[in-house]
Amino acid sequence: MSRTPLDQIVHLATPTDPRTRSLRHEARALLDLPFNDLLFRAQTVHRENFDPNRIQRSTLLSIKTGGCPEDCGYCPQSSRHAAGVDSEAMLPLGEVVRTAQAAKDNGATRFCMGAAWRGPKARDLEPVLEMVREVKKLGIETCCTLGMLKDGQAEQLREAGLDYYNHNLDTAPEFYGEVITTRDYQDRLDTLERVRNAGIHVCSGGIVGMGESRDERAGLIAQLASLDPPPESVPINQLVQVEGTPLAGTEALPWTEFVRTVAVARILMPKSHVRLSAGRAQMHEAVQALCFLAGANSIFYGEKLLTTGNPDVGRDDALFAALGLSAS
Ligand code: SAM
Ligand code: DTB
Ligand code: SF4
Repeated sequence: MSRTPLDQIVHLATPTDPRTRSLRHEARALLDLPFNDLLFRAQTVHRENFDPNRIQRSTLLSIKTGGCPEDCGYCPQSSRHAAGVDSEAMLPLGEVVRTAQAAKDNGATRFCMGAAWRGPKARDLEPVLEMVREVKKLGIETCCTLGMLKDGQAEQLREAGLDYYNHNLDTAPEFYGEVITTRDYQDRLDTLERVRNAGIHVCSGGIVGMGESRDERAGLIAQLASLDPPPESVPINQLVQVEGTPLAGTEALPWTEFVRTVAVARILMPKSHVRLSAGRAQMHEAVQALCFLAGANSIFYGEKLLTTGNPDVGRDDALFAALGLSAS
């Protein structure tokens, strides 16, 4: 498949507008800098905006696993791929609340509930609203990632006490069609707008290592940075290659490119929390340390992401101690 030329993505309001284009040039120029120059700039921006030794921690829980009708090429939960994680029923409220309490006791400050849906149906949303209400009562921030939202659903989530909604742009507009065909880029931008208009904090980022070019990584960061304001939380995921998904077998991205992407996200979104997200279980701790130097100041904490593994809490605690990092 070949990339969609940028100027042919006519249905999108933002990718070709002058501000996004200029951000994209800036992102590309930053990605091209010598590694040490880029990291110095990123750490300087980071220190102007944050305590460089504090890292926010979020814990994930898959509240509805598998059987998803979408075709996202990276995802083990799509029913269209051979990986096809079995479809499970929604978790009972009590189990969700117990897991959230344990996450809080371990030191997480945010609890993110994920569902393998294209988007929630009205009858799906009710039990999720109850989960949000109950988790919020524990005194931990709440986050959901449920797919595309329809009119009114973001307001319902906000009323239930939702603090953040995660919905990723995933990649640059012109590479997007290589990865997902069942929803388009504008659908994602529309959901982000609904989230923001409802007064919920936006969590949006992407995945690197899916076979995209450096220019397309610049395109993703520019697209995120051109949101007004940029997302409060920006997860940068490294593709977790799962056997049976279309993207399994993609040539691994050099670790330097991953760190560079984090650094450019930090520079172009200086006030956002940049999260070193999926992929840490496959990443050397020295590379993770460089990501923190490059301005990442958030992680997923806990042994599991949604369906794949994440470093043990004990290992993360030891890494934090070795680096003199503390939780925020
Ligand atoms: N189904 C909802 C949706 O896609 O909007 C919410 C859950 S979905 C699993 C959340 C995000 O996880 C995706 O947008 C993608 O960025 C990330 N993700 C999924 N599988 C991944 C993988 N194998 N490696 C890295 N990130 C992944
Ligand atoms: C995000 O950007 N990464 C998280 C969260 N948001 C929902 C999900 C990563 C999923 C990795 C593959 C899995 O565990 O299924
Ligand atoms: Fe479904 Fe979300 Fe996975 Fe896409 S990323 S297949 S929408 S669970």
